[in-house]
Amino acid sequence: MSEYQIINIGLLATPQGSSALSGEPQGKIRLIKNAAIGVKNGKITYVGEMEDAARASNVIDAAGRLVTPGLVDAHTHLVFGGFRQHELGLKLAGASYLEILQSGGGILSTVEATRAASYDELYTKGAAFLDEMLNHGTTTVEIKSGYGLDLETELKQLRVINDLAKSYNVVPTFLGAHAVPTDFSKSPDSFVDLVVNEMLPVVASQKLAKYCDIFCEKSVFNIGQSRRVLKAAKALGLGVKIHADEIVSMGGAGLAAELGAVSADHLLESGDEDLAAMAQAGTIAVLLPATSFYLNKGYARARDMINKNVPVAVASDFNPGSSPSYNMQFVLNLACLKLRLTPAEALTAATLNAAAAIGLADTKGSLEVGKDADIAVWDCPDLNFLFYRYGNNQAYKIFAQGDDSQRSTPLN
Ligand code: IZC
Ligand code: ZN
Repeated sequence: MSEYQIINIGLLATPQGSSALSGEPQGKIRLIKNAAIGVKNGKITYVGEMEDAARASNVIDAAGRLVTPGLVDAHTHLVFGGFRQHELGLKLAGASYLEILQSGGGILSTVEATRAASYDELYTKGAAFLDEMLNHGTTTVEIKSGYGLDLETELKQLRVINDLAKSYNVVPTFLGAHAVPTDFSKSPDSFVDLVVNEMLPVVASQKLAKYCDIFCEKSVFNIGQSRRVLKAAKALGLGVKIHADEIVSMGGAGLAAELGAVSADHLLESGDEDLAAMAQAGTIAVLLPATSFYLNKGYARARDMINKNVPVAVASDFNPGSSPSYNMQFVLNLACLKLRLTPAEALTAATLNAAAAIGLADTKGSLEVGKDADIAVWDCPDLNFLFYRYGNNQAYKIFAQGDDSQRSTPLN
């Protein structure tokens, strides 16, 4: 069906605009009762009250349900070999995330499994995750490499991500500097040399990534190494992002502002000055509360960020180590309950601001005429309901660029 109308929408809720919202405007969303949306050729042609809509021959009846933009997951590591369920016992016995990594496990065990996996295995597994994510209301996903840590495997992972982007709304990010591989453990700077001199030029010339990211963290990559990698990426025309101040305050948020990064992600330990610099630079805070949940950590200071005019987005951080869930509905529960965002602020965080954090706010992240028809119909009578229930899948019908037929497992 290339042209249709979704009618009898009980409540339509959407942020508006084509750039990230911060401060009070982050919580100012458009609410329309008894609404309709028109769709033609994958684009939105009408958003408004149903009684004002033109008559259509193809209609889909939302029967009073809640409709929002499709959710945007702006930070995942979803192409990986294996899983890491064996770490659960270590975690329960008291080992921390960084201790597991330092003992040669963690990211490094996923690197081993990803090097051993074939292109086809990685593609099939990634596509299955993306189908399940669609079924849970997520219509756009950023995916990072970073489980190769050698040129050949980073390229294999990036090819999988770029091929997934042919069938799903996917944005590829190069995260070659995700950890120091075992064979470089005595000379981490020479691994940074490899990323800068050998990996980045190939990734940029083959146009395999839109962004470059780095894990700036104690005993992973320091601020100097992070500045070097991200500056080299910028010089090659890539946008930049950073895993900043997750476990130890390193100044990563300040570096993001200094370099004009599109986003700084995690930010549990970021200081006030660095947050002010982010607000000044327009760098988006991508907060990952499902990771705080799984690692039993505190939560980022989202209310301070909103008060300081830092645009706040949320994402799943889906990966086999620190966030083994891709469920953005759960992320929204945590965004309200733990980050203390209002439902309206949280909706903006998971739609328009998340789209801006991956450079797509002009086409995605809100329900407005001319934007892509990425639409989530929820089995919810109002907005609070979506954030209040948890653990069950509340998605009723999900459209990605107007199409509700891509997924292999049908909804409801
Ligand atoms: O596999 O542990 N934090 N990178 C930084 C991750 C989590 C992914 C992983
Ligand atoms: Zn991450």
